[in-house]
Amino acid sequence: MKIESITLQHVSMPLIAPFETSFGRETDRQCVIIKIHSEGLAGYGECVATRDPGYNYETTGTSMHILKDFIAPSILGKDVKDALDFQERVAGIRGHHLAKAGLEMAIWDLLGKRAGKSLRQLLGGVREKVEVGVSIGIQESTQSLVRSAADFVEQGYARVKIKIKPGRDVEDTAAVRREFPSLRLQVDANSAYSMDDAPRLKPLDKLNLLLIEQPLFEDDIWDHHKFQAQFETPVCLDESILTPRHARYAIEMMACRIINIKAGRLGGLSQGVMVHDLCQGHQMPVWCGGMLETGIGRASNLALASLPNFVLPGDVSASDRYYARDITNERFVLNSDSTIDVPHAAGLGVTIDEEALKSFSLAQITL
Ligand code: OSB
Ligand code: MG
Repeated sequence: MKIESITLQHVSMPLIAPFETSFGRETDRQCVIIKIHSEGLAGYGECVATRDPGYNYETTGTSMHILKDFIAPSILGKDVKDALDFQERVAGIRGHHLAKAGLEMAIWDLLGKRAGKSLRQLLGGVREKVEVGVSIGIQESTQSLVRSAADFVEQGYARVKIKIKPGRDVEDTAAVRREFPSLRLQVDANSAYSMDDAPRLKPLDKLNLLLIEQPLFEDDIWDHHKFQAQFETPVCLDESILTPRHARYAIEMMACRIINIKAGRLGGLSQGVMVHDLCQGHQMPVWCGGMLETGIGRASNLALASLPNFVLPGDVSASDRYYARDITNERFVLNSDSTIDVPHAAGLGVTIDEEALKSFSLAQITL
């Protein structure tokens, strides 16, 4: 598959409601949309880097740079056979997983379109719809958080995740638990704590949570082992797992009991599948994380989440939870059983609303 051209588009899309985490607040979501051409077909990918380096060190700015100056030159005009061939070609570029994963997604889209197969089929997915939940950002007050959770439960979400940070943790979580005694509930700290905070977080253990996500430092595995040893609730790692090797360390160190898989953070869908397979072999459940994706990344997440060891609901909500206007013509809707259908058309299975894409564009480069 000869890569004839690559277009990078830096976009900014207004969110329906601001999204606040322990590391910041977004009202518009930025990302980089990647389009590649080969033999009369176009493939699309989404690089989930954000405007600010709050989730990890990558930003839309660094990913535009790495894609343009390093990733594109390693594949332009070359015959890229598949995702693993792509990974070999970019292996000399250290880190920058979000940038690599965006380009790899576009390769998968092209591979699927060429073969007439959906991404789900290419990856070995086994479900036609996947269980999903909603990730609720930090709200102005505990009362508004409870109201927001009630609203999503009303809409049909059977699993709710709430973001926590120091000062907004046990009380917020307990309030949601009081209102919904049997809701599948989990929390995500995005690295806001250290081991010194563990005793203060201990009451979370009494709230019947599915998991506590990434309480400690984004580059830590060992302290998470110590944290897990003090808690009955499963710890789930997100930020700390950047490679299949990190997943093996976490399993061997008993640093967590669950892993959140994001293809972006791991450097590509191919790497996400590897972590999935490794965890499956160790009876460690996984679920699909989200980065407020557009319809492009959402289609990719749904295909990935259809693999057999994705046994917990993903952070892959319906399009109307994020955007009034999306850049795909397809919009994803929540079924009454808290699932979303996995696309079945070739490749990612979505088409682009070119008008919308243009209207959100901040900058564009074609190579
Ligand atoms: O930690 O899971 C996270 C969004 C941006 C950055 C990090 C995270 C998130 C989410 C949103 O939780 C999940 C979604 O896409 O709905
Ligand atoms: Mg997370």
